[in-house]
Amino acid sequence: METNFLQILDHFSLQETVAKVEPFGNGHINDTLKVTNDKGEAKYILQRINHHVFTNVDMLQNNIRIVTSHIRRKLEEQGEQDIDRKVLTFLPTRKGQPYYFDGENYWRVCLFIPRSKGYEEVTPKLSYEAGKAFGNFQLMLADLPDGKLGETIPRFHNMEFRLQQLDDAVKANAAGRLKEVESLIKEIASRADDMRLQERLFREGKLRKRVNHCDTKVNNILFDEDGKVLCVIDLDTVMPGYVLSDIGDFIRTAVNTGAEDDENLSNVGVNIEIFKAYTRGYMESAASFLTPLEICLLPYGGRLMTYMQAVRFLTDYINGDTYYKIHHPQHNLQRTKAQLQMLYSLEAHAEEMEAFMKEWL
Ligand code: ADP
Ligand code: GN1
Ligand code: MG
Repeated sequence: METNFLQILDHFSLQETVAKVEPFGNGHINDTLKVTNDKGEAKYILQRINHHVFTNVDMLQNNIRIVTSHIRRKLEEQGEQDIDRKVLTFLPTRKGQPYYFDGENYWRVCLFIPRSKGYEEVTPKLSYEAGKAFGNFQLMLADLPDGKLGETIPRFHNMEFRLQQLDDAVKANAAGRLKEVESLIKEIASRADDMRLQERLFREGKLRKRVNHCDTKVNNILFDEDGKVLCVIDLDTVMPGYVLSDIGDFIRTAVNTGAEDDENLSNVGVNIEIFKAYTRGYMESAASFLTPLEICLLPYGGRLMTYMQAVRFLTDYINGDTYYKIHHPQHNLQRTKAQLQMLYSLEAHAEEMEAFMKEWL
């Protein structure tokens, strides 16, 4: 049945007359829609929350409320102008609820940030700005008391857990696809011990948890007309975890010369200038709270998050595509191969990246 977006929007107290609702962005999990008023101005973002992925919608929206109000307070203290373009503002329903449940789906609305621009690819200059912004995002949330934010997806970036899920998928072979992915599974298995490092260090008391964004793809930042960062968005996965998530996912996405799912593997590789620019920006914000061990591990974070994404895409492929939205039947397989290709390229650049970190050690 076709969704009646106007009826859904009617449950929120909106100031504008809605003229158009259209799909926006290219997320793999939620459905995102742009809402335009009768003057043709984008005014709101409407999202259907994927509640099969985010099973505790109350926790999810509570986290987002804590994060956005904390950041808003910090921006006010810093005397920041234009705050409404620098932090997301979610609108309650007419009944004062943070989301609307229509009996089947969960919906939320936030203000569309005017004159903002998102990118799928960045220049070194934009990469530097993004690094500063994601580092600053972590810095602003660093003083949230432990236990304040829930894990909206339990063990989301836990590599041991992700490898366990792959193992379970292999055992079940639900979609009968195991034969065609044997060589990929071997590639993954040969690196598994190395990639469980953060969990080991945590158990040894050498690594602590911090509040991370956990989805630092370049398209989760909005820039203004002059290439300055306005706002970090897509806050569903902000939760406590290991710090490498937030440098890692940016390296995985923005440092890649190809696409996350590139069909042509020769497009995939490392753009070292993007890495350097991001790291410089990130360290400007994050050097004050990172430990020397964490700083040393930042390039490893890129390899880890790329590996983790390969594991997650492959698991979904073996399970028969139950998690990520796909655009064709081989999509998760194609994504897995592109992520592994990126991993090989990151491995080839590891020494150069590690040498670059010396400046901060
Ligand atoms: P997802 O990636 O889960 O689909 P996002 O929250 O990242 O959802 O939104 C998708 C895209 O929509 C973003 O990459 C961004 O370009 C745009 N977008 C999201 N929220 C806003 C906003 N408040 N103002 C302007 N653009 C937005
Ligand atoms: C998903 O919603 P989106 O597309 O930003 C996923 C991320 C993955 C990403 C891969 C909740 O993010 O963890 O890194 O796809 N989000 C969730 O592109 O699983
Ligand atoms: Mg997004």
